[in-house]
Amino acid sequence: MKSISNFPRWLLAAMLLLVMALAACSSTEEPAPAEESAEPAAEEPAAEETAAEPAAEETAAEPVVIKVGAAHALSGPIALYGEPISQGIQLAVKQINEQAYLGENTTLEIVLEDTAGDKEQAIAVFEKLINQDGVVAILGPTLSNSAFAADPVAQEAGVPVIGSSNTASGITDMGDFVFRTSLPESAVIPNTLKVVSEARGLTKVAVMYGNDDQFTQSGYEVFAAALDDLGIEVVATETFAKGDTDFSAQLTKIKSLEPQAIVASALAEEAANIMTQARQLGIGEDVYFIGGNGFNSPKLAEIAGPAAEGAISGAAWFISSPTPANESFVEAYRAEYGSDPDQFAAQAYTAAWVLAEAIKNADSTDPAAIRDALNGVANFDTPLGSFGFTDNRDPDHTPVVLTVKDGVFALFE
Ligand code: 1QQ
Repeated sequence: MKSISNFPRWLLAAMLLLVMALAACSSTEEPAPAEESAEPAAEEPAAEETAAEPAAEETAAEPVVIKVGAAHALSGPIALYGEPISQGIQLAVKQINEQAYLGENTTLEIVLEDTAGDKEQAIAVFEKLINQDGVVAILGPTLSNSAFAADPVAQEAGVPVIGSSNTASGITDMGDFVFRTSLPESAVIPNTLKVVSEARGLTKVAVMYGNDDQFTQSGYEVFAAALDDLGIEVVATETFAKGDTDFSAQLTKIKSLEPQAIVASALAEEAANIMTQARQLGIGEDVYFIGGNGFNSPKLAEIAGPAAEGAISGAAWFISSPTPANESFVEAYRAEYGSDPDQFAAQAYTAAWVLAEAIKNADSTDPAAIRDALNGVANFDTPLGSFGFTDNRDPDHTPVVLTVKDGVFALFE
C-alpha cells in the first residue's frame, strides 16, 4: 500500500468507504436496489480505525443479502396454486442458502407478497416489491390474468420476472425481462389431444371454457385450433365465468348432444365443480374430461372426489420422473412439508433455482445483468429436466399426459 501512503487521510477514508459500499452490494456497475447495499454498508466499521488491507478482507466477509420478490396468490380460491408454488420457492431458497450456492456470505431473501389471484393487487404488489423492497427479480405472479396486468410494471422498471405457472399464449411477448418456467398451453394441449385421440379414437367432443380469464380463454383457443387440426367435431361450445358454481344449463345441453368427451379450459375449482355436476346429471364416466393446466392440480381430485376419476390433462412434470434431480426434489419437499409436491411446486422450485444460477453467473445484483444471465442458463439440472430458455424466454421440454386414477395422477396410457 506504499503508493497510497502519502494520500491525505480523509481522502483515503473516503476511498475506502466507496470501495466497501461497492463490494457490499456485490454489483458490477449499478448498485441497483438501494436497500440491498444500504444494509451491509451501514454495518461497516469506521474508516479511520481500519487499515486498507484488513478493511478489504472484512468487507469481503460482510453478509450480502439479495432480495427476490415472490408475488403469488396466498389467499382466495387461487391459493390452491399459490401455496405449493410458494413452498417450492421457499424450499429452493433454503437449499440455495444452505449450500452457499451464491458464495459463503451471500444469501437470497424472499419477500413474499399475496396477490390474492387479483390483477389489481398483482400490480400493487409488483410496485411495492420493486420500489420499496428493491428486489433484483420477481417470481410470479400465479395467474396469466395477473401477469398480463403486472409484468409490464417489471418490464418498465427493467426488473426480471419469472412466471412459473403462467401458461397463456403471449406472456413472454410482453418484453425481454419476462421469462417463465411453465410450459405454455400451446406446447402442451396439442400433444394431449393427439395422444388421447390416438388412444381412444376421438371424433366428437363438447367444449367448455371460462370467458373472463386470459388463461382459460387462451387455453380454449389452443384447444379449438388443435381439435380443428385433428379433424375432431365440436358439437357445442359453452362458456362460464370464474366463481360460477352452477353449470347445469351448459351440461344439460352437452348431455343431449352425446359427445365422447368434454374438453374444458377451466381453473381447478370450476373444473372440479363442472366434473361433479356432470356426474350428478348422469353424464357417465365413459364421457371423459380432457383439461388444460387448470386440471392438473391434485386439488381437482381433492375437491371433486370420485367425480374427478378419469380426468385427463397435459402437464409439464410428473412426480415419478426417475431423474436424480426430480427424485431429490420430491424427497426434500416431502421432508420439508410432509406432503407431495405438485407440478406448480416443481415449476416454482425450478424458477427459484434458475434465478440463483443466473445471479451466480452474472456475479452481480444488477437486474439487467441478471436478465442477460437468465438468457444464458443452459443444461441446468432441474426436476423439469435439463433446463434452458428458448430465444423467446419460454421453457423447452416434452409434456406428459396424466389421468386421475384412484384419486391421484397417473400417466395416461
Ligand atoms: C395460468 C394458469 C393457471 C392454471 C395458473 C395457476 O396456467 O393462469 O396461466
